[in-house]
Amino acid sequence: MSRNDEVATRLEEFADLLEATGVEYKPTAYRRAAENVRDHPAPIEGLAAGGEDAVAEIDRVGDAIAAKIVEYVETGEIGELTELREELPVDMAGLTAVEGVGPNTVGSLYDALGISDLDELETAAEAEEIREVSGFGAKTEENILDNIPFAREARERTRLGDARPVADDALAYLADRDAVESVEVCGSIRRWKPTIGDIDLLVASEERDPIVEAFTHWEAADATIEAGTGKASVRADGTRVDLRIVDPDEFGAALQYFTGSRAHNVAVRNRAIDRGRKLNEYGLFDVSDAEGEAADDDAEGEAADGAAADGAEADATRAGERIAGESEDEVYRALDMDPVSPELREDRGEVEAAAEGRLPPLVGPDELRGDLHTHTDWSDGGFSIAEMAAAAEERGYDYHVVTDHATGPGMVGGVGLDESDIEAQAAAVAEAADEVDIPLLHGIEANIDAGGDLSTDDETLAALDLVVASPHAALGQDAEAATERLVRAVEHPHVDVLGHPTGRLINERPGLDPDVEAVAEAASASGTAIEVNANPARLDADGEFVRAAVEAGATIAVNTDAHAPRELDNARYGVHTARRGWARAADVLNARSLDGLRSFLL
Ligand code: DGT
Ligand code: CA
Ligand code: CA
Ligand code: ZN
Repeated sequence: MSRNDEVATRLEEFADLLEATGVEYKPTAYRRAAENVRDHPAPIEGLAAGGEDAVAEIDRVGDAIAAKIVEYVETGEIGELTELREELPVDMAGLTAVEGVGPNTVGSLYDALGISDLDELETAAEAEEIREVSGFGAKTEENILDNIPFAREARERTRLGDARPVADDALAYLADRDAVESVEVCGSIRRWKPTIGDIDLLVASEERDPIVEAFTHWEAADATIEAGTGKASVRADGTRVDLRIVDPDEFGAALQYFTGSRAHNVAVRNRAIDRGRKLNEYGLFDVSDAEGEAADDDAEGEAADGAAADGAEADATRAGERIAGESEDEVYRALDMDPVSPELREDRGEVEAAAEGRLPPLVGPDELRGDLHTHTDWSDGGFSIAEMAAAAEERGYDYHVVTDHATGPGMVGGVGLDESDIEAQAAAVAEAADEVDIPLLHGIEANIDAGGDLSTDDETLAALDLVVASPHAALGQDAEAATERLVRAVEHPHVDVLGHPTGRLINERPGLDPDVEAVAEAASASGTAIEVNANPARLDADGEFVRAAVEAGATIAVNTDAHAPRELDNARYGVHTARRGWARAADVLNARSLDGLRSFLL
């Protein structure tokens, strides 16, 4: 977490606590300030060193907030915040993770019932105590109860976008240690799952203790959970990070084993067994000679049962003739199959496909040639058209598409562009195009209303180069209505890309739950691309949706939905999500040249 993030988080906590104690307006001011501090390009500690006036140069940061920021940077705390925390000792983040529970609700429930965390909230809701509190009713109480499990899981799992930078930092740090021969992430983070339980790291080295020592002294390690021989765990940025150290000649086998998923590993291990081999974290071994021995063991009967209860673990030895283990590819190849990309390892047919040599060549992180969904300061982005275009050019893109929000359902505070704004923006895009050396396309992000219609008129849409249409409101509708809505939207003659189809926000709200096959079929038939929104809070469509789209022959678009230049870097999360859905470059609209893109848009 950068210092800017840290300060912003404190300001947001302050805003929540103010709101919970019934203060009006001020919370909004603090949240706006927090957002601008987080996005500010200069490190906050540098500005704070220049005093309150320097800090107040940040947009939306007034003198009072600037004073608190300076106080925090200098002393490590904000006096008023500390007081508020004592006044209202609640797990604000945990409680507000429940959909429908805001800081206001937290304040009321603490005052009335003394509720301070999720468990107490659940107990009170089950005892039907909440409905008795003024301002609450039976329906609200039921909603709270329904939404607690989602919130609880959200509290346990970290978003990929929060964990991946921590893992990258650990990788770079460990790669720099002399004793480290190789280092890789494994587990769910290597499979690019949208949320991860913990970060797993694997090091190949002849040494153990110096690496454990270095790991526990990693700058980001806030606490050591465990430090043993050849393994250690620390907490970094609120997430557990597990490190294992193995001998270099066993690195590939260990990487395969600890990448998982468990279901994939079972399928691969069974393939090994079928071939008279044994696969475990130490390597792939030929045990065909040992068959008689194994039978003898079985014959020994009851006594051995306890120890051998988990067959897979019972065989976790180095016995047998070693066939492979140094590299992962070699392990897969020795099992007569192609190596399987980590994103595919979910036991969804990848083992059979690899055995038959029909795994698709997955789209690569460097194959994107432009972004089809980006925002500017014409709507809720923070940067001009020219600034965003320049950032796209700098990334090496061949083209760039501007798609600000159109006005409509879900757009609050006058953020969206109406028809005349869109016309005016066309001229501005043409002008900005002179400032960069890549072509700029003018598009819009239109809103799909609850019934599947768009809120921008057809004539305006027809004049644009590209139309992204996304749901932003009515995200709680039932599956059937959601399916009809999205099918109708993809069938709209002017819609080119279905943006973040479910509207989910990972760990915050589940979003729509459409029949993905039906939407994929409709998208394929009508020549509309389905977006993988690469914003790590979204990753929407997810891997399963992408898989359905690819199987239906629909086109995918991997877009960042960037509101700032640095958010273009989120593209990698989108690419790996598309890979989880078995997408090839040929399936991805913005992996095509400008000509290829244009012919799709015709
Ligand atoms: P997560 O952390 O909950 O997002 O999911 P993973 O997949 O990272 O799971 P984790 O961290 O518990 O373990 C990493 C991988 O290591 C897992 O995918 C499979 C493998 N693994 C770990 N422990 C065991 C075990 O006791 N038995 C088996 N078969 N596999 C294991
Ligand atoms: Ca893990
Ligand atoms: Ca783990
Ligand atoms: Zn959107």
